[in-house]
Amino acid sequence: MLQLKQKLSEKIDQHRPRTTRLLKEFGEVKVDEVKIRQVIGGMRGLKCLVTDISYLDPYEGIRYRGMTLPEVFEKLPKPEGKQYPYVEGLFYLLLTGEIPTKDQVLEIVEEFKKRRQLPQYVIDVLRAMPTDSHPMVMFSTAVLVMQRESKFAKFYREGYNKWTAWEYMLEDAMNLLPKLPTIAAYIYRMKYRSDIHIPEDPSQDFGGHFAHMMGIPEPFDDVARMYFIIHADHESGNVSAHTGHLVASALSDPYYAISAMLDGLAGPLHGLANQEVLRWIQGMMKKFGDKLPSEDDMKQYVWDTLNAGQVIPGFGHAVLRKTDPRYMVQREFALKHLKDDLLFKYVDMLFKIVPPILKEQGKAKNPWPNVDAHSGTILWYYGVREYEFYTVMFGIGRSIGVLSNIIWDRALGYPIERPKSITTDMLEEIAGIK
Ligand code: CMX
Repeated sequence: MLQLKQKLSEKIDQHRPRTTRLLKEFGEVKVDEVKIRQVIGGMRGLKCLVTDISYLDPYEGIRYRGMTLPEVFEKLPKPEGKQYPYVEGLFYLLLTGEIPTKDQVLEIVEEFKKRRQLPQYVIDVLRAMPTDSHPMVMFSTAVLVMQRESKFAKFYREGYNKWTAWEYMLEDAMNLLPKLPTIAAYIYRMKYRSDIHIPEDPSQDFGGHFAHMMGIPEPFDDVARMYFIIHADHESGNVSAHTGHLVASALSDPYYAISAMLDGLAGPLHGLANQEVLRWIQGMMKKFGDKLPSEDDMKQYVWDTLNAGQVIPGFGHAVLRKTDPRYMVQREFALKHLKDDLLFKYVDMLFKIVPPILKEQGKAKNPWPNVDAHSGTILWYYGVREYEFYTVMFGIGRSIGVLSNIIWDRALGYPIERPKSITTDMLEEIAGIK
């Protein structure tokens, strides 16, 4: 048995009595109250989901299993000579809550290597799709078409046991996760690199494999590790994580759940924002003749965007109320590797100029940049210039968190999700105006 599975099994055994006790003895204790603005307003702020994988503090940003991103980067084992840790180690951490030893990580690295090749039918399906399909459509389709491989679905058909179901979810996750970089790179090279594909290098870990299959040299392997780790999880209520959890709650297997969560991630207010950021900044660069504008000119451009009724992409957040630490991680990388790049200089200037303008406008609750304000810049610098691909990379990262969550969902026996809806008439009655 993998050390990961052994450890996870111990953790699950320790955790189950906590959930059982809360339900049995404290089931009627009130957690929150629901206001009309939350019922109409996308359930914003409502405490009605539980996850132990990550927690998003509005002022501090994301913590994975209690650790800030700098702590995660410092503590997880790294490949020899690399700046960022093994992505496989993050999977171990998110699942078990413990920092793995290098040996524990390398076991997963080796296991993933055995499972990352694509079945031919996945390639055939991708090749049969219209060539102008969005890469997120291709990515989601490739995941969905592999549903026939699901061990969880087979287990359900052949006699389901609620308490061992997580083992089959883990098995599916172990099969699906390592294939995601392979699928993504295949889509990339098929669509944008003359359909010329690169043979696998068996020495590569998760991040290195992605960079290699994309055909981009070092330090893009480290960019991939950093990028996948910072995008992995953002607690449970965001569209992608929540969709994954919701779909899996119907006992749909991880292939269904991941395909569905990718569809939510593809929305312009969520994962597609990184594409929008670059489109917007490059529009600005074109206007200013590929030179850095004066502060006043940039301010005017930002106001023009707002006055046209548009949002400033990459700024604001539904939960965060300060600069996203995922933005800061990327900024640190950029300051080290691409500080003279013009695009980065624009991003740097926007960091200074946009927040006071959003404050002055007074609408956005959070005027600070989020993760998406930066990510396209680094990818562009290393030659990934097809914006529509950026969300695919976000999707690889987010899958690590969603898979960890839905494995735990089954481990703790969470039920099918089914909130109650009411009509506008009923809301008006509750408000006392009818
Ligand atoms: N530019 C201009 N206006 C903004 C804004 C921005 N960046 N962010 C929020 N606002 C506006 C909202 O559109 C809203 O206006 P209306 O009242 O006219 O509808 C008002 O401020 C209040 O919104 P909010 O409560 O601060 O933000 P929400 O929780 O509703 O939305 C988000 C959050 C991220 C969708 C929003 O800030 C936004 O659209 N940002 C730009 C897109 C973006 O960067 N998305 C990526 C988010 C990260 C991720 O999930 O991947």
